[in-house]
Amino acid sequence: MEENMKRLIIYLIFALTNSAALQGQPLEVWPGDVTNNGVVNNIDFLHLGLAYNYVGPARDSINVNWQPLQASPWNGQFANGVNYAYGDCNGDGIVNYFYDAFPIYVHYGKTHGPVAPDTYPAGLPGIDPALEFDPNAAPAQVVGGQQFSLPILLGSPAIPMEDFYGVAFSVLVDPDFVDTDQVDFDFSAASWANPDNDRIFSINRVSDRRIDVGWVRTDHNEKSGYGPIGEASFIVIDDVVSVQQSFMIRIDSIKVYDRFGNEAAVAGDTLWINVTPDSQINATHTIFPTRKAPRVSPNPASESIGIEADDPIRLLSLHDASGRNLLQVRPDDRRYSCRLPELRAGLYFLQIQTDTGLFFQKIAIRP
Ligand SMILES: [Ca+2]
Ligand SMILES: [Ca+2]
Repeated sequence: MEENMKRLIIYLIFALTNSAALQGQPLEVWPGDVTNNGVVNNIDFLHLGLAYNYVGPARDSINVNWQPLQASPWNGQFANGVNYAYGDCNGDGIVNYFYDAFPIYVHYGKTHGPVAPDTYPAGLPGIDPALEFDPNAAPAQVVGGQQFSLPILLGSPAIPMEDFYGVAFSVLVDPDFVDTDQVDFDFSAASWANPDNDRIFSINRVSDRRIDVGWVRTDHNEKSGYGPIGEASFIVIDDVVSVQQSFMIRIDSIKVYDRFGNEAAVAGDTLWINVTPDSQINATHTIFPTRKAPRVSPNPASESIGIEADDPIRLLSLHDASGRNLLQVRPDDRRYSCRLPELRAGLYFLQIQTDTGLFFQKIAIRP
């Protein structure tokens, strides 16, 4: 017993001196690269949920320029060994949605140094849970201009999803048939994964064929179950002219975490949609209302802007390209307009938080 106690004390001294030594070494944080693997993407967003509301030393300057910024290590690290300090993208000493998702959005796709590409465990259909579009909701035929919505299912009654905390995935479309700018996602409905409106999400249109999605809880509680976690809506390009009779929509590059950041293998999905060449058929079915991103006008703007959203705007802020906050208001209304402060011409970013989620809009200011 005494021997054990001695060992414990020696271990504690060792652990304390060791962590003190570690804390002496500053880290170099590139704002947005939460995983510190050299690239900014939806996996970084997923990690915000893993470290949500965690606190640590703030950086000397609150700055989100794309450069290495010195940070003191925080007390703790992600499952992959990366210190939580990397999760504090804006450097204010806390990990949250409003300020730390912004650098990920602004620097999305940027790289620094040698990149260690993110890996995606290959899920096996029929063995691992699947992330898929509800095949029963897919229209049998579509025509040009038709809108259709597909519930996004995670897990099934036969293979439910256990210990789910967050997911990152890509949706791939065929640009001859679907315009990625018109693909929309709705994660506002309550679900088995989100019974309590406790999740954050990000949507990045990476190219004309790929959209990256990140969805993660924030309360450090995981959920088990199966069924829809959200919905995606698509519009078939109006003047679709092709000899091809069908096009695919695919979910891949899937990463699923439990609340500690341990990965689970999840199978992806490819759905084929048939195109009816006869444009006489009226598209009247499978049209669901979708929540749209808030509308900002005019854009480009010079003296004033107006914003209109589907839900009350809870928080609105304007940032320059380096992330500096130039304006912050709480309109608590679906509509808001204001005069802009004196700004140099260039590109700026609006963050608009509604009950549906957090939206980013680029806004050009002209002289
Ligand atoms: Ca990264
Ligand atoms: Ca922060």
